[in-house]
Amino acid sequence: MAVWLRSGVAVTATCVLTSCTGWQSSLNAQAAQSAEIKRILLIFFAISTVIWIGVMLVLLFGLIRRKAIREQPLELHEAFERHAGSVILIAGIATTITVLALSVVSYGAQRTVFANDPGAVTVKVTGHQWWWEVQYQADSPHLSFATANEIRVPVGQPMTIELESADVIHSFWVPSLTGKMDLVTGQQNTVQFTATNPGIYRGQCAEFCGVQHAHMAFTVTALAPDDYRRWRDHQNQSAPSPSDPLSIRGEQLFRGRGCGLCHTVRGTLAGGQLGPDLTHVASRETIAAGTLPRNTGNLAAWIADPQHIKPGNLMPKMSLPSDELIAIVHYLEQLQ
Ligand code: HEC
Ligand SMILES: [Cu+2]
Repeated sequence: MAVWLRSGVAVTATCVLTSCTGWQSSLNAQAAQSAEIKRILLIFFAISTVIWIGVMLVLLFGLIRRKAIREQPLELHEAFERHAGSVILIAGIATTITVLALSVVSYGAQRTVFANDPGAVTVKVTGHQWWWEVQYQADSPHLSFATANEIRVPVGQPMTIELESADVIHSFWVPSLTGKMDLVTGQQNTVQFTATNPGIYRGQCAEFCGVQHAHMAFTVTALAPDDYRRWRDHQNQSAPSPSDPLSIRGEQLFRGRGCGLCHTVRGTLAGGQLGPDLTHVASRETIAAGTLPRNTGNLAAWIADPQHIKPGNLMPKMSLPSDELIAIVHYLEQLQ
């Protein structure tokens, strides 16, 4: 196959296939905010397409009707100049009107996208190289808890996400729910969205933040209000105490090997803040910011050598003997 044909097929296939992945797509709008963004995206796309086709037709017309080169190219034809002048004037006015109209559409959308609904539930998301700290804050402290890389929200409830960074600039982006917003150290930005349908929506850091930027994903799961409340009450509890000998040893090793200096397990002495809260790590779908599905094998592989899976990430390789690794993984798997 000729090279151009092959690359043509590859590009077309990419365009067609990427539109299949609906859980991270502005075209699969699942909130009032993303629906508004999708609306203006389509308006801009339609108008730009019409203008592009118009320009191409005029260009084609000019090429077909090209006159022979004049003998005196510098000589002015008054009638022609006047005609050309008015065409340019009309095109200029039309361009100004189009740009103004699109600006109005764009500003109009901000009322929905940046709406500040008072009844919103607040979640604080802090960007870290290269994972997302998620803190649910409530008026009563017994309803405040932390998790990582997975946000759950009740359907139909306006959510306010307060964004801050612990290090460099990151960007919070869940295309199916809302637009991008930066996370900046010492400055609090917010986004708001109201999920309209239950489902899992994928988000991704959208601002280059270092070597593992591409492995800084997260999910927003929209749940029916009852399911959400059940999840929240469960997350709110401290970790269950280890019951069998292997997980008791795992818990001791978790602290003895220094894991607790970076990780919190609520209800135990482990209270580190540098890494994700692991109180309910076994209830998460993925580990390492969406990099691996959470299962026994991946947990063991991660703890054995996190630098192999996510080179440069801030959890060091600790070279544990395999019996200790097994005990720690067994303990973590009890943290439902
Ligand atoms: C120097 C701090 C540090 C130490 C010590 C440390 N970790 Fe981590 N850990 C991290 C950081 C940072 C991450 C997040 C990495 C990422 O996703 O980029 C992490 C991620 C994890 C995760 C994945 C959690 C998730 O939800 O994604 C697990 C499980 C974990 N660590 C277990 C352990 C265990 C077990 C030990 C002890 C053997 C340990 N860690 C020691 C900093 C540390
Ligand atoms: Cu990033």
